[in-house]
Amino acid sequence: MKGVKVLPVFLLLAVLASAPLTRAADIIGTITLKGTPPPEVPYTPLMDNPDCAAMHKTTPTTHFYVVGPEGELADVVVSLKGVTGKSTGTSQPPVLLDQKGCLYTPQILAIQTGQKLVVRNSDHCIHNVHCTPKVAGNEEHNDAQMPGAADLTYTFAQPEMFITFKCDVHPWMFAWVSVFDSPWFGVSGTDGKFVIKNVPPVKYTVEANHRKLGAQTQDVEVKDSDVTVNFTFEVK
Ligand SMILES: [Cu+2]
Repeated sequence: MKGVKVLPVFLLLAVLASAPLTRAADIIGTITLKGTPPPEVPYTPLMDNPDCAAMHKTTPTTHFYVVGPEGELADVVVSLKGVTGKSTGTSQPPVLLDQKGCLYTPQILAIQTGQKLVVRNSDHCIHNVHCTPKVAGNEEHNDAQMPGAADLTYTFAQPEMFITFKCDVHPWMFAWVSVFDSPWFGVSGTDGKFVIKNVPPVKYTVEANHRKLGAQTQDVEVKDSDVTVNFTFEVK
């Protein structure tokens, strides 16, 4: 019967008409570095340690400025300033911080409050994982990790930028873990690009933070389509 077929269409239209325009959108962008960064520092002491040197053909260096041929800047942590209380960290998969060749990898990473950070020793020597958060509510940890030992798992309760992870056995080993109280952050890749996915439509201040070059902000309004926000950092 015709009437029976038509009715669901009207119902569907009614549902669509009453749905609010709340489609989440992505904030995307590219980070560019202008100018020539200072030279990276060779990890000379690493090569003086036979256990660590065995894992490198040439002396590795710091990676403070990871820059592509067109100035694409990696390792910039981009987030929504002041957005808190929105963490989905406890239901997200863990994030891995590995120790390989007597270096932390990656050296810049970001997680949510309550999200598990798994620290692994992939080396044949002992490491000592020592994190030193500054924000109250985030715990310091200082744990020896033998070769082949089980992964260590840490969580942080409070948002904090660039929590330092070091190794008390190998004083050149560092990583910096940023913690956010929401899922809306990203870290730029070697192509300089970042993406913050599924942001609800509202006005935000987007903050781009490079550990050596500091922070920049831009205000954006997210509606129902993706928003592009590019940042340019400069070394003088
Ligand atoms: Cu170590």
